[in-house]
Amino acid sequence: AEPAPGAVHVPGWLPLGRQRELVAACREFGRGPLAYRHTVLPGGGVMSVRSLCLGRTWVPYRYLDSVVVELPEWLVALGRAAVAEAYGSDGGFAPDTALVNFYGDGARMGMHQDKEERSGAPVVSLSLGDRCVFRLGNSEGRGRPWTDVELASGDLFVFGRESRWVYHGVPRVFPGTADPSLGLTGRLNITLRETGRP
Ligand code: MD3
Ligand code: FE
Repeated sequence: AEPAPGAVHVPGWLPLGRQRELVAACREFGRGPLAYRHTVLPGGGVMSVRSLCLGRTWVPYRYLDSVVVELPEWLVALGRAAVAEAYGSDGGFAPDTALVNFYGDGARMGMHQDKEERSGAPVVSLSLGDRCVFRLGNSEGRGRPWTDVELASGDLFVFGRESRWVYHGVPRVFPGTADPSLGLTGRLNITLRETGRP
């Protein structure tokens, strides 16, 4: 489905076995030198989501780990396959960073724009665990019009072209809706991006 131009939603793209492997990988990422942390925003607000960043960390206030853990090649390949699935070709997508967000009890993400990247390349989003409401807004501001889309474990979303700079957020996660075999309480979201930074 294409809820907005350039925003392609592929429900159930990842088979359950692959979802389990990704959940295990996300757990491992947090066991190494990196940890899932609450981001403190420039205004002093603390995000309810906990995040970890692999590869290049480029946003001054977000993803601010001093440790750099290389982005695994298999994740780069998965990102390419995702863009090819959405657009029919990977367009040379070369992600250099992965942001992993963990939504525990009551976590949400307010409407925002991802404008730190210096690249017009698409953003690939993979959802794991609990279902959520993803709000796809417009490029003008945080307000309406927006489209609410439910995202479930295994769903792929690619945001590129006209949708690359739209406001978006996650107003709600539905606790306990993940497949029990995932062994995940909460929701994980992996985004693959090109920072466009040196
Ligand atoms: C649309 N994360 O980390 S992923 C974020 O589910 C973020 O954790 C949400 O928004 C999450 O910045 C949504 C989907 C997403 C990511 C980047 C986008 C949608 C986007 C960039 C432009 C447009
Ligand atoms: Fe975002």
